[in-house]
Amino acid sequence: MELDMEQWLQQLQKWIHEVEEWVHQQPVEQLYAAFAVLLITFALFGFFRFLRRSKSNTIVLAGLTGSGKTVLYYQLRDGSPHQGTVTSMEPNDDTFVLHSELEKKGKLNPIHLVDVPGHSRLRPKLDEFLPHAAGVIFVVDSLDFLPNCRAATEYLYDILTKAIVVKRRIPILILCNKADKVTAHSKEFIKKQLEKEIDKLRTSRSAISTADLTSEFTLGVLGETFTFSHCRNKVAVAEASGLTGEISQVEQFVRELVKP
Ligand SMILES: Nc1nc2c(ncn2[C@@H]2O[C@H](COP(=O)(O)OP(=O)(O)OP(=O)(O)O)[C@@H](O)[C@H]2O)c(=O)[nH]1
Ligand SMILES: [Mg+2]
Repeated sequence: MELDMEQWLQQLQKWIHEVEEWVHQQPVEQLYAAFAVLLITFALFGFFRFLRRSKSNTIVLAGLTGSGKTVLYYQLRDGSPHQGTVTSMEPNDDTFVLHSELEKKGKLNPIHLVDVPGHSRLRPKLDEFLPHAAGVIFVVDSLDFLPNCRAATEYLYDILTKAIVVKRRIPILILCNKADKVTAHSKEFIKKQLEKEIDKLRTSRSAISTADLTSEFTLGVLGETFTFSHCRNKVAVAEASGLTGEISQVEQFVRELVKP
């Protein structure tokens, strides 16, 4: 046994010696180069770790006034819709761990949730938050959908064609809210109507001279009927009820973008 060990040590010393000799034979430049490559590799590793950690945790709620953004905001934060239901005049903005996750053990990554009021004068606030948004939840009222379809589409179209949204490929969730009511439209129906309406809007907007165009990017594939699958960023559709707290699909979307 001891002999084995001694033999093994001798062998090791021999190898070390061989390596030393080999290193001495190499030109100095080559050694420097190897060292530099090693250093750069470590630096890159560090950089990527830093990038992963500094990933955004901002989720933005947008949508027409009355669609239920503020109720959803409270439901996600406090697990209650907070009965007061007045039109928001200021964005709600807070960083917290989802209410449904409070019982979970361990330290969870908090999310930064922003509720941008739907009133047209307050919508420009959206541009403040989009540059660091990890995702956008576009809330649609599925009860009162048809009369507001055009207005909702215009708002959604504006978001989908913003340069920052397209370039950063910000994922969008179209959330069909108020699903607790039996008269609410299904998400499939709403998705189809929105696609149809965007298709119409696209044609009418591209007919306007380019100087008047407010949108920064064009949507979809030329000559084909528009579907959300044509968008460069991921567009998903889900159902929820902020009022009754059926918000699991929203939470899933949030947690896919802001890892716990
Ligand atoms: N039935 C039902 N009603 C809801 C639901 N969510 C919101 N509401 C009602 O819709 C109305 C508007 O809700 P808010 O959350 O204030 O709407 P908002 O999107 O924040 O509106 P703005 O602040 O004006 O942009 C309120 O009367 C809510 O009670 C829901 O899931 N189901
Ligand atoms: Mg509100």
